Amino acid sequence: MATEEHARRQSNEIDADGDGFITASELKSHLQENPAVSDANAAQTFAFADADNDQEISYDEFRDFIRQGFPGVARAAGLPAPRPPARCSAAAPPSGAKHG
Ligand SMILES: [Ca+2]
Ligand SMILES: [Ca+2]
Repeated sequence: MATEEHARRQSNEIDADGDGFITASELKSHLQENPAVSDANAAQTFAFADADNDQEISYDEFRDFIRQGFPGVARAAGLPAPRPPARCSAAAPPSGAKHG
């Protein structure tokens, strides 16, 4: 899935030491490549993504974070929003539409 791959790539990019987890400082240094991002923005984004509050963002947490379409704080922070693949002609919403 495109989102899956996007999440993995982003996660690898932010995870500077490659241990599979994104720490607050890794996220912060990534976010603060954008000078508009304050410490508070970065901390908020981290807190939002770190669902279980263990002070690390696992790949699963990060993927869920991306799936939620990036809350405004992340967008303001300059994180690239997930995009549907260009080939996909039908612009389907990321969630909700389910064929049963
Ligand atoms: Ca790491
Ligand atoms: Ca966590």
